[in-house]
Amino acid sequence: MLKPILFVTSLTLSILPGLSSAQNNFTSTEGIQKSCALQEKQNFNHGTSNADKQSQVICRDIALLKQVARWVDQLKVSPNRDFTSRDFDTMVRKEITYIRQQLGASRKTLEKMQLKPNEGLMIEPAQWQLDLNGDSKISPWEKYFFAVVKPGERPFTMSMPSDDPNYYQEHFNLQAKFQVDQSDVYWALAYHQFFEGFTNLILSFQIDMSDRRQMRIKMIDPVSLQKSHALIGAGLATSERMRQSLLAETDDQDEWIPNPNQKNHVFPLAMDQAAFNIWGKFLGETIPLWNGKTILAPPSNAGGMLGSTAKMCPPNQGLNVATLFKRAPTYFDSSLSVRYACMSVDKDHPASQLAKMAEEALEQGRNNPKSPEWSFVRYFYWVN
Ligand SMILES: [Ca+2]
Ligand SMILES: [Ca+2]
Repeated sequence: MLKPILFVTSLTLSILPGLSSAQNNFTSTEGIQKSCALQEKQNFNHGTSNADKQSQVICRDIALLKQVARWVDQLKVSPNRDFTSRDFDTMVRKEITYIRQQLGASRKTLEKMQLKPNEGLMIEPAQWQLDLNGDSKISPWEKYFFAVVKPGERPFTMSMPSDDPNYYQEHFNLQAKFQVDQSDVYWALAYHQFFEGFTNLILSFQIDMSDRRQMRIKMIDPVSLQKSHALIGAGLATSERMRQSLLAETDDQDEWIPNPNQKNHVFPLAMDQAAFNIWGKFLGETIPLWNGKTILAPPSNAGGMLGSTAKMCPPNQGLNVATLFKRAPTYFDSSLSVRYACMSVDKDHPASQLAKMAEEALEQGRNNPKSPEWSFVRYFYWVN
């Protein structure tokens, strides 16, 4: 009796991986189209394996991206130029609420995901060629939307994605492929937590024009505001978990973000030990500040952004970021509106070193554009 059961089980097991690779194929354009069509049909709930779960997240995120691309296109057709009108507010709020909900669903799946070795999907981003804006054409910007830039290329521009195919041939690694591992899951999770946090932040406020003398910002949803604080805080914690998970990796094959010892990666930036150290130092200062354990109290003679932050609080006091979110009043109409979150620096709430760190990094960057501190600004964009 046992033998046939074992036989059937092993047969099933030998067929199953084949089956799931046909369903969860992210290394070809046809593969991703089929995999995501299947997920979409089942409301991104198809299957229970870790491969299926990764597929659910990727396909849900892509469907969201498509929805946003269509929404933006629609906006271009019938632009509503009165940004302060109630109609505009309702329209934007509806869209951001949808984005928040979809990001939240992917975030919850990622939170529970713990990949064992080789459970990660193989990914070839340049093969993800999809009609994102729904005009039944795959334009060059859509064809290369997911392609990874070559190492050393400028990772950030404020312009719209280019529509020139030569640009992509020249600047992108169109052969890039990698296998997802747990560190990469943390990477994706941190992004989802940050973006969902930002959507909550935006939805907490509304532009208020009821006082004709001045435009005010009105806080309309304290629950959403606290949720944004919690999610961004969770994103910072995930970022630290990712950093440690990356450093603990001992293999070196088909990597996405590399640790200082890994060479076989397709990440646009090399991550040496100095970059990991600065990343750790930055998080080590940011996390307690975010959680209200340290206080943002820049010297009152500081210039620029730091200086104006300093002037928001009375002398010898600083901002408690956690209080800023937890006790927000209804109206914000001047920089003094944040005074409710000011507190004295004391033994239990020392001044954060983050402002000093940022200032030093900027200073070093000015003197030496190749310094690791300066590069960190670039890392921050890619690594979060
Ligand atoms: Ca298109
Ligand atoms: Ca890795």
